Amino acid sequence: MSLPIRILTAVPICDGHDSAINTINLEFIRHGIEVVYLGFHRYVGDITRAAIQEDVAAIGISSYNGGHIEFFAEVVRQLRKQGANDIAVFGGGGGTITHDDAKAMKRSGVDQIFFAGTPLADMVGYVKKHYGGKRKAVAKPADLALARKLTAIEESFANGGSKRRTPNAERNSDKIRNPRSAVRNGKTKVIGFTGPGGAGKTTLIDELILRFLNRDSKSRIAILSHDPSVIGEGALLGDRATMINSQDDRVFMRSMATRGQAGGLSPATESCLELLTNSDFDYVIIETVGTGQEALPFRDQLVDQTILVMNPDYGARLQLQKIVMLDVADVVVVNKTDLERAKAALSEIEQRLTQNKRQQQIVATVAKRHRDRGVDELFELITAEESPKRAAKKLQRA
Ligand code: B12
Ligand SMILES: Nc1nc2c(ncn2[C@@H]2O[C@H](COP(=O)(O)OP(=O)(O)OP(=O)(O)O)[C@@H](O)[C@H]2O)c(=O)[nH]1
Ligand SMILES: [Mg+2]
Repeated sequence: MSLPIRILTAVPICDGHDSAINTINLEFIRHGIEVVYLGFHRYVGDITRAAIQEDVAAIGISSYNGGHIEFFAEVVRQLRKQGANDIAVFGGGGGTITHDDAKAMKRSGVDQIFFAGTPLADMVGYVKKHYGGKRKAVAKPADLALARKLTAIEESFANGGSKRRTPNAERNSDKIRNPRSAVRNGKTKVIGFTGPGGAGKTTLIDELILRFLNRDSKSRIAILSHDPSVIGEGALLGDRATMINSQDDRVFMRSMATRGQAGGLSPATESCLELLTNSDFDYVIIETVGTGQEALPFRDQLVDQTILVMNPDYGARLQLQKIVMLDVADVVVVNKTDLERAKAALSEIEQRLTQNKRQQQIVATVAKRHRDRGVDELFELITAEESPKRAAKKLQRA
């Protein structure tokens, strides 16, 4: 089976006209297309960076605010400048984009504009006809090449590959080592975030990224973010829409669909992690899908540190006994401590962890608040054990 067609959708500015992009995203997903949704108020640079890292076939832009001739043209120009000439740009804006505008936009390299009244099925048909072809491998620039290698890995799994049989992946990534050995060799620190749906994992990661970026001017961080999907079907990969600080050239983010695998990760995660840990990142962060009570997504020391993000609304004490991740997580974050039940939740979780008799840390955060002291504390816990690569660099400089 081949990979689902993968596109990125975004809205430059949103003045309230968001129903079109939501309708179109859903229609694409229903027809087996994987949609990485970037959300709205996005700059051209954010859109092209995301499209390159996510290795999409096309960018779909919904624009109802005017300025579309210039905006679409700039997206095309930036893609070309970055060597991603084969990523197409298409979109619509209902009655706000005229036929004359569309002609001018096509002259600047825009692939297709859909007008008010176009049946949704026509747009799905267009995407399937034009954006389903094979992508060519590229050597440069680095992020584009890395993105294509990740696609090759996902493709080998879609074709029934397994960890041992990933021909494309192995051919494309010069010397892939087992991620665990890479971790043991101490090149890159891998941190795994898991927890129930909506607990605030992405918001928290985005706040941590801000702290990573402010700490020095060089280190690079990769994020592998998972959202659920059924094998052979479409998916909404929406974590990027929550990210603000992670829209940065020093952050390489890749959204992955689980493609039918239960437990929080994708069949291709381990091999993708292998590649990333060998790709000069100081930290690699993995976010699982929203998980249930039985989930143990990071088996076999796949990561160096596991962070379980909890919502104070987990139910009663009894529910805590059932959450197996509470036995193994290195750090348990009780997020949303601005909510009413937070105090009780903190005390109940603390007691639950005491029973484990392990050195587990508990941190209270409000991830949606900037400069939250709990997030600072979590950042300290993550970086207390220096990334081995940073430590080596420091030694070299000394
Ligand atoms: C619904 C609507 C609203 C709703 C939006 C609800 C929401 N949550 O999105 C509300 C009532 C909020 C609204 C408000 C306004 N609206 Co209004 N609105 C519309 C309307 C009637 C339909 C837009 C829509 O979502 N249609 C459903 C989508 C699916 O269909 P579509 O728009 O026809 O798009 C097609 C293609 O373009 C394509 N497409 C669209 N996006 C994308 C993206 C991709 C990736 C792809 C592949 C295809 C694609 O898909 C559709 C296929 O049929 C249009 C009229 C029109 N014909 O465009 C006016 C319209 C867009 N609105 C307009 C205006 C002026 C406003 C207001 C400023 C009105 C006011 N004075 O307050 C406010 C601004 C918002 C605000 N700040 O409050 C004008 C814009 C004029 C312009 N800029 O040139 C329009 C064109 C109406 C008009 N003729 O005057 N609006
Ligand atoms: N009240 C409150 N809301 C928060 C906090 N942190 C995040 N949220 C909100 O919770 C919602 C879900 O946040 P996400 O970061 O997307 O959660 P997630 O765990 O990544 O969700 P999935 O990836 O879908 O499992 C968003 O609306 C956030 O704004 C917090 O500290 N307090
Ligand atoms: Mg998330």
